[in-house]
Order: sequence, then structure tokens, then C-alpha cells
Amino acid sequence: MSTQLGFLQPNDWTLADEETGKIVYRPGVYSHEEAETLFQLFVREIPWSQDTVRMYDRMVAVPRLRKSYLDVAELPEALQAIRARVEAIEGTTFNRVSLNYYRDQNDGVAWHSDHEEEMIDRPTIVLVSLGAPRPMDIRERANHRARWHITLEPGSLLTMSGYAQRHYEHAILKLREPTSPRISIALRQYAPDGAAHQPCAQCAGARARTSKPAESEKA
Ligand SMILES: O=C(O)CCC(=O)C(=O)O
Repeated sequence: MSTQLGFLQPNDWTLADEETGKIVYRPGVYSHEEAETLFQLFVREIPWSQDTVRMYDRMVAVPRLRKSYLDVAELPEALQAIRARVEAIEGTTFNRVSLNYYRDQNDGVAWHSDHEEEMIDRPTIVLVSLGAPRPMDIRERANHRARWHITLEPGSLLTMSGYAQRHYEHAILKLREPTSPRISIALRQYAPDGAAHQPCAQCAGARARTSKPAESEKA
């Protein structure tokens, strides 16, 4: 493991570290060999679902395959190991793990922020990347011109914490040029027993302004 627990490494990139939230990119947490082995394992062994979503009057396929583990006790061994490693790096725990499988350039996830009202106060969300490098775009909800474009390399972590979901949106946009498959593993901190923390008025306002799609509607 090349990342020391809780410390930033020379190649780590802090995109934001403000009251509005913190976003840190850590490349090389897993070596290329480790990342490739995990990628191949998950392609083969995760029971991927092709979900559909209603778009106006018809159902359309969500442009990626997905799998969610609502109970971390049910995680396969390799995902348990990833959870343990990320918990050691971040110095916190995660109780929900979900995976996205982007088969090619036609798969993606539209602009959104995660549902912070279903999570603990100021949750930490970590995205582990495997497979092909793939760009992620991040922008301020209040000013879409304030935007970053970052390539998520296999073996990297992207960590969003504090009020990041309230103030920023992210997307894996579909690409024009061909790209190989990628898997992301999202580790999240949901409120225990669905007992969400106090909903925030700002979140509702921000959602209305940006018409954020619900989890099942992200396309
Ligand atoms: O694939 C990624 O890195 C992003 C996934 C994501 O935004 C999500 O699952 O909400």
C-alpha cells in the first residue's frame, strides 16, 4: 500500500478544502497490478444489474451496470478488504458499498450530488477506481463555471467530505472517443436505521435549482 494512513502523499491533490466541503484525489493507493486483479475479479464475480428508469413515458436502461450492498456484512471478501483499507486511510467507517460498471464510452452518470440527507451529518464518500482511466467532472452547484476535470486512474481514491454534496456536483460524462471498461466502488456513510439527520433547507433549495436526479434516476 503506497498511501500512509490519514496523511496526504506528494501526488495527492486537494481540489477543495473549505467550509463548503473537502475533495481530495489520491492516485496510486492500489498498484496497477492490484487494481487490474480486482477489476478482473469484479467483472467476473459481481452480480451486476441492468436497471431501468422512467424517462417521461418510457423506461430506459440506466447507462451502466450497478450493484449495491446495503448490508456490509454481505460484502464479498475482496470488497471487505477494500472497505478495511479505505477505512484505515480515511480514519472513519463506511456502512454502504455500491459499484458502477461503465462498459464503454456510452456509459456514464449524469451531473448529481449524493443524497446527503440520507447520510450522517457531513458524510465522507470515497470512490475507488479500477479498470480504464476515466474523467470525472466536478462543479460548484451555485456556479457551474467553477469546474474541475480530473482523470480517475485505476487504483486511485477520490474522497468527498464535509458539505461537499451540498456545494458540489459530479458526473462521469459519456465520451465521444472509445474507452475501455471501468468500475468504481463507492463507500458511503448512511445514517443508522434510515434515521437521517435533520434535513437542511439549503439542500432542498439547491436540489430544486439544479434538478438533481434521484439515485434511481441518475442517467
Ligand atoms: O463512478 C464514479 O466514480 C462516480 C459514481 C457516482 O457518482 C455515484 O455512484 O453516485
